[in-house]
Order: sequence, then structure tokens, then C-alpha cells
Amino acid sequence: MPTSAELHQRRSAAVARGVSSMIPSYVSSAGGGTMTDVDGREWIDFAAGIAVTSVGNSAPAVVSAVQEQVAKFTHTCFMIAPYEQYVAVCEELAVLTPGSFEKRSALFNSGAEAVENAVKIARHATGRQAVVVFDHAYHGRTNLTMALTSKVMPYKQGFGPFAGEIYRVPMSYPFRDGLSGTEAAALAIGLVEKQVGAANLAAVLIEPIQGEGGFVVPAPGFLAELAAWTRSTGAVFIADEIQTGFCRTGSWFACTDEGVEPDLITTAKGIAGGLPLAGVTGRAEIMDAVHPGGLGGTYGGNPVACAAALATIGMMRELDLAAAARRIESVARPRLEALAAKHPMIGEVRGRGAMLALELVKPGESGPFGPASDPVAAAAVAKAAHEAGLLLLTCGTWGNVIRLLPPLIISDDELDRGLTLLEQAFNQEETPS
Ligand code: PLZ
Repeated sequence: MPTSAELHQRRSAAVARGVSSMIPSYVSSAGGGTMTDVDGREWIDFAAGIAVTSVGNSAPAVVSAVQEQVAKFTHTCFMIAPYEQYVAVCEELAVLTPGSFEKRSALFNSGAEAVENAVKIARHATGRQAVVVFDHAYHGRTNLTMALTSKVMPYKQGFGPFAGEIYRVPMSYPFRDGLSGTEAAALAIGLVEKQVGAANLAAVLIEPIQGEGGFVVPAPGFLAELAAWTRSTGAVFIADEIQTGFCRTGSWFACTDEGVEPDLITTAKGIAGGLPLAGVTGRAEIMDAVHPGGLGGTYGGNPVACAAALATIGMMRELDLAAAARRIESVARPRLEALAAKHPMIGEVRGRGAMLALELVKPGESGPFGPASDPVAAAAVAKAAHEAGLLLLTCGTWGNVIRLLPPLIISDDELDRGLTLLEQAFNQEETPS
């Protein structure tokens, strides 16, 4: 087997440099809470491929469902010749997403594609154009979703012009704005009323807990007030649960924890155990406003990906992976709090379920956005973790947030080893050199 160094050389001559990788090692296998690289090194996985392999890599039930399906037929295109697996995934989505109203779903390949389609559907259903998004939001890298995403580097730099009729308002960010959910909602709504006009509003699009933007958990009540106001204007409230969904935060969907029933909900990532699949699910009258043929794509709802999704959902139910996410929090949070008590650079421990984060700051310093962020420390901690064999991601508008996204089936021992490596990375970072 070629070494990582050899593969890196080949990569440099063949792969576009715009596509970068976090670690220099190449994967040979992965499963449970670990990954092994081609150099024979084992890693503890606190990334799950960015919140995708919640049931673990190559989960046996997913592998057999995929093998069975791939041997029957690999692709017909649902728009040409339909098949049961697509219908069954849409039935599951109707049952699992919040809200007991009549629902419909459409399936796609990636998160960005799902978000694009949710916006298309909302515009079609309302006959309006304006879409409101939030500071720190991440919704994808396609042209429309770049416009919806907030951060310029690396996502948008040099890639304009961007799609129009997108308006950005402040996100509830308790660590930095000090506002209650009601106050933050009033601020956002007030701006939309004056700068967009409720009558022009097609949709409000929000991640119930922001992912790439820094695992920002809005103050309680923010989402519910926003959702209620959005509906009162006749616009569509869209929850982007691509990162939070499918048991990640300790419920099937994070909106449930806030008592919010979105009109439309986008899903991807955790839905199919690592195969590419995404969906838009929502109120039947909104989804079905679109004319036949108005939605689709060659591969959307590919039968192999659908078979993987059905097996993944089955595992989530059988093993109660929502409870597993809550248990991960109950083990990890006290250790993260203890770490924060020891290291003043940890300004806040936040998140829900198996979506936890540490926001790193320069103690005692503050600026226009509140506590001064410390992206250098975050990068150093992540690097130390990588060197010790822990796959750990950063995120945040300022790049100063360390995030934990372990697979939900991670064993107690693997979780413990990962947390120990994280603690050691912090100790190493704060040892004066
Ligand atoms: N909405 C909430 O988290 C994907 C992006 C990584 P795709 N997040 C990881 C990167 O740097 O590209 C994401 C998300 C939320 C939409 C998306 C987009 O999903 O499947 O990556 O298109």
C-alpha cells in the first residue's frame, strides 16, 4: 500500500489545490469510533466526516443494505422509473421530522442541493423572493448557497457575483450579544420588517444550532418566536437540520428541543451512514405548490443511498442513538467544563448532545464582537490533537471554536481516550515553551 507521503505527492500533481484536507494522512479503513490510515496509525474519530457517520463507518447493517441494493439495480433515475426505496425514505422523513401535519419530501444528493431546493419551493409557494438568513450561517458552496452562507474565506472569496434577494440579520449568540431569545428575535424581526418588508418575504432560513459558524446555540425562545412571526407573515420557516438532524443533538431533530415545527426542513449528512443523500421535507401544501417536473435531478434519491438511509434510520431507532447522543454529552460535558475551569482561554462550553464545542478567547480582552477570539490557539490545539491521533475539527466565523462530533456509536473507551487526548492537547498548548 502506498504511504501517505507517496499519496500526497500524487495528489499534488492530480487534485486541484482548492480542495484541501485537514490532516496529511490517507485513510485505509474506518469503523466504530476509529479510523486507520495507510501508514498503520489509528485515530480516534471526533469528526464523523463532519457529522455524517453517526452510525459509524461501514456500519454492518448499512453495508448489507447497500450490497443487497447494489446487486439489484444501481440507478434508474426516479424521474424515469420510480422505486420503493425512495418512497420509503420519504415516508420515514414524514414520521421522524417535527410536526404531525401532512408532509411531502423530495430527495437530492447533497446538503447544498437540498437548501437550494427548499428556497426554490418557498419562493414558488409564496410567489415572493426575499430570503432571510443569519450572521455566521453556513448553507453550502453552490451559487445560491454561497449567498446564504455568511463567511467569505474560504467559502466565497473570488466566487461572485452571488444570487440576489438574500438578506442577513443578527443571530442570537448569547456568549457575544448577551440578549435573551425574545430580545434577539425582536432585533432580527425589526430589521426584516424595515429593510426587507414582511410582504416580500418568501422564507426565513436558519440552522437551529449553527454548525460551521461555531456551534452557536441561540438563546431559548429565539427560534420559536422567529418561527411564529415568519408564519404570521405568510412566509415559510425553513430549518436547515443538515448538521443537527438525525439524532446528533439528542433528538431526531434539534427543532424538537425548542418546540418548533418548521414548515420545511432540510436534511443530509447523518441520514445515510456516509452515502450521499439529502432531503427537503415539509407541509404538503407548500411542497406540492410546485408543478410536476419542477423538482428533480439525475441522481437525487439514488436507490443505493436510499437503501443505506433506511438501514441507518433502522439502526438509529433500534440502538436509540438519540439517547446515545445525550449520553455522550453527559460524559463529555463535565470533562469539558473541568477543562474550561483550568484553561481561561476556553470562554464557553456549549452545544447539545454529541454536538459540543469550546470557544477559545484571549482572556481579559474584548473587541467589537465581545470577547476577543483566539483562532491561533484553536489551530494549535487542533494540531496537537492531530499529532496525538485525535481527529478534531475547528469551526466558527473567527475560526476559534473547537468542535466535537463523534459518531453516535462511539464506545465508552474510545470516547474516554479521545477526551484524554483533547485534554492533553490543551495542556500542551498552555505549557510555556
Ligand atoms: N447546511 C447546516 O452543515 C455542510 C461543509 C463543509 P453539503 N457542512 C459541512 C465544507 O467546508 O464544505 C452543510 C451544513 C449545513 C448545509 C450544508 C451543505 O451540505 O452536503 O456539504 O452540500
